[in-house]
Amino acid sequence: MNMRKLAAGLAGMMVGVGFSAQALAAELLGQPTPDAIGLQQAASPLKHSAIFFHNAILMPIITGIAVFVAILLGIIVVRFNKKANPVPAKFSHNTALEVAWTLIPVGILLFISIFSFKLLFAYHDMPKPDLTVKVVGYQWYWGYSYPDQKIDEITSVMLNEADAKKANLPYRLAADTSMIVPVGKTVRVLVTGADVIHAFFVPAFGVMTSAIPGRVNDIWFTAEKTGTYYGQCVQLCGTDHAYMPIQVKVVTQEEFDAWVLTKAPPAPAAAVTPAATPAAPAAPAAPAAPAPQKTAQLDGAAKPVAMN
Ligand SMILES: [Cu+2]
Repeated sequence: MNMRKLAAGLAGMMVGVGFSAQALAAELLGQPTPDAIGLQQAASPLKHSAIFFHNAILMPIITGIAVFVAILLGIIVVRFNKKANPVPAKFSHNTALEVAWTLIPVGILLFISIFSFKLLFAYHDMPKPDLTVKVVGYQWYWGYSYPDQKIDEITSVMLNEADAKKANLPYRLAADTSMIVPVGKTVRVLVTGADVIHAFFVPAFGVMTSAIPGRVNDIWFTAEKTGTYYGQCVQLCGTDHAYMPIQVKVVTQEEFDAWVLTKAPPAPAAAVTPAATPAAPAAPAAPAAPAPQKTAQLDGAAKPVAMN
């Protein structure tokens, strides 16, 4: 019975390997492909490395070990059953064999660790970032802000089924607003949570980290192609956990700059913004204080407003 299970599992794995290789050609970029089995197509150097590690290092080793063990089991079942081998041997140790079955697995693990650590260090060693995006997980949506560009938090909520269908976008992946980043630039993502633990995961970039209240985690990616990339919260965070997708739009640097101008327009005239001043009796004093701060903040960005 065990043999049958093992054989079925093995056959399933072989079919899986075959399918994922076959599906590669037609795989969608930035979102899951229906009926596909392999990892999502890569759109960042880290993800390419992760796919190499999985497909070229781990899978052949796993497949080889599974086939080897299956063959050994087969030999034992056929040659050493009660009928074929009525008088079993009485010995219980074989030093050479025991040394071999200790050293060979150690060698395999060491071999894996070389590539594993290389990948781990690649994730850890962030190049000098060109852009920082702060991501906050909420029950149940995401907030994206750009501290260097002085863009306040943009909330991103999932599109409902009707709107997604109308726009021909994938339901439960599409959101009303995107995290926008320029192509080919190193993006540092600072991730935190506002209420419970969420997790920021964009498979095409090969990045995932937890969004923990009171703690800031950072990850990085460099998008290789413009387009829309989808991810999801991957930490059970409550009833609408499945309804807080991540939508990343990768655009050209020019498009990004234009977008930044629309989000953080240098408007020196609009200095008297209704700042959050809760019912203060000294009305004239309140707007006077934040006004110089506001203009000072926007001094550096004295460019014309580009709306698109
Ligand atoms: Cu969540």
